[in-house]
Amino acid sequence: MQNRRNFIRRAAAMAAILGLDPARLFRASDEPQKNESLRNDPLFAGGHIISTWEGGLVANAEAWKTIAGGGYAIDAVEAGVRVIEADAEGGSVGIGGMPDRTGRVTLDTCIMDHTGNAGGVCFMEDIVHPISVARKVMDETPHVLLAGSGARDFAISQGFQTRDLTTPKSRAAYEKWLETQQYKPIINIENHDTIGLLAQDMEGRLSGACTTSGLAFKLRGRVGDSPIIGSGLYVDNEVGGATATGLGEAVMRTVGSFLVVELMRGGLSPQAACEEAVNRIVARMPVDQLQVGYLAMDNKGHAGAFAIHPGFNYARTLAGQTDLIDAAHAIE
Ligand code: SD4
Repeated sequence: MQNRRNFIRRAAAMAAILGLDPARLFRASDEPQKNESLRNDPLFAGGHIISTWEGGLVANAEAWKTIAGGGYAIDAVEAGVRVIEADAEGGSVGIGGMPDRTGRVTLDTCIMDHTGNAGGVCFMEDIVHPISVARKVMDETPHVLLAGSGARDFAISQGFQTRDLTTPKSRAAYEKWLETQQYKPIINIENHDTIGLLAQDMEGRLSGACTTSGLAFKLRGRVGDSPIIGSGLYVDNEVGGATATGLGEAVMRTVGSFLVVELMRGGLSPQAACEEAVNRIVARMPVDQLQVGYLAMDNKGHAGAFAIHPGFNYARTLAGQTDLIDAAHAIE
């Protein structure tokens, strides 16, 4: 540990002498990954996007513009989820996101690229596009996750504007919730609040993004799975990527997205891996009031999705054609 600390200190000092950005020293290579065996695989099509829920349709359409233009998957995933963050009507992350039990909107977000670089923000307020702040954490700092007022201050230092993220609709929902103050973290198609989006570009580079305002009326300070690399999102270009939606606590307890990717590494298809990860939750905790959905793709153009209960769906774009697909589920 000490050796590593000394190494980092020495490397940072060296970077300063050479006039380099020290943040860049601690990251994996920025070179596009050229995976020749993948590109020679007859199944590899390139240009594949999947994202959670029906809102994914518009997110995929935006992400596809980057992919179709020959751009990087990391730019596509950021552009795609920004559409959802900016949608005030969606009741989703960003403007109009559901507040916590004190009436304030707090945001959980992360992003990961084809080289294993990652960035995230959690418990952050007042910024419309947390995904772009997460991208800045990844690109401009040696860190992976910034929280709360520190994340907000960092965003401001990077030129992001602040604004009140509540809307008349979200304030009305909060006022109504105050009448009973019941905390029922049931998540389904009517009240979901997250977008997880995975994309593979034409060069075979995989990236992912996950962004949310988390559970409606959550305890102040609660952070879910969505900004946690390995829980709400994980990408490994050698294997594939996965993202989660639903009750973050169940995902975090099983490190869900990392689990799905590791299961794929072990040979399972994206579908079988999502099923196994859901089954782990079902085996370990009471699930009658608990929804979790996983969505995954491998690096050869296959996708899979599975949820505990009915109602989870996802948007899939392959070679420019988009479909909305109902996920299979464990319990009727
Ligand atoms: C969370 N996983 O904060 C998120 C919520 C979610 O659809 O996915 N909603 O626990």
